[in-house]
Amino acid sequence: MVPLSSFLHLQGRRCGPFAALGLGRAPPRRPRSCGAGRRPLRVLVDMDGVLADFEGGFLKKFRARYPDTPYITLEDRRGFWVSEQYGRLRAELSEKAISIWESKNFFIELDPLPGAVEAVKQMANMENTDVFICTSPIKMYRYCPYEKYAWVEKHFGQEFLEQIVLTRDKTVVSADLLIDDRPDITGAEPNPSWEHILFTACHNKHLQLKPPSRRLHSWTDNWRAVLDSKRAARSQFI
Ligand code: UMP
Ligand code: MG
Repeated sequence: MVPLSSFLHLQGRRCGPFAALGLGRAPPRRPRSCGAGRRPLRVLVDMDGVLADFEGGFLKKFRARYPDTPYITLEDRRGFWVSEQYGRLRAELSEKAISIWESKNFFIELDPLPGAVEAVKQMANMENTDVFICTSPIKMYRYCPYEKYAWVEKHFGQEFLEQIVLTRDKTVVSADLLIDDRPDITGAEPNPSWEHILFTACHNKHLQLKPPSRRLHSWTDNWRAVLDSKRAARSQFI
């Protein structure tokens, strides 16, 4: 028989960035305020192209593996799909591009984008704020999902593993904000709960956004103002 006291540690766990801790885990590092009965602001932060330098890591490894093959500079990148742009350059380059991110150690060896780790750690420590890393794995699953977890542990620490959402459909995840470099985020849910903040990347920087869509240009841009504006907008609906 399990004593009731075994479950008492679960009380008061409904807010803060470490709210998703499972049974048997240490409690959150510090108590979090949820405000006047309202849940914390929930922010989804994408990984590839927002936290991890997918494009830079890809180009470096593509050029190393295929030194005599044409490539696309980061300046000339257009469109989310690297494989499509390489395929337009030469048909066989699409498969060569895919072979790079399907290789062992591709995802774990990606460098963090400038300021990303520090910004997200600060965001996760803000009052009334839950941060999740929301990332789509490739379908060739031998290395990618494992390495994404390992990357988060390496750069954010073990406790942040609780904050990972691996999904190929971000529309079904509920949140206030999604910071993501992919311009077209669609899926099963036609009206996602989050506002998409387009994170500027080499492949999307030329796109003109239609208002009220907004961008975060980099991690030196004012991400706090984006969160503050969302908090203010939410408070109007109390
Ligand atoms: N990806 C492809 N093909 C491409 C470019 C990227 O499959 O041409 C994959 C790599 C990442 C995923 O796993 O897409 C991007 O995930 P998000 O950043 O959208 O979560
Ligand atoms: Mg991305």
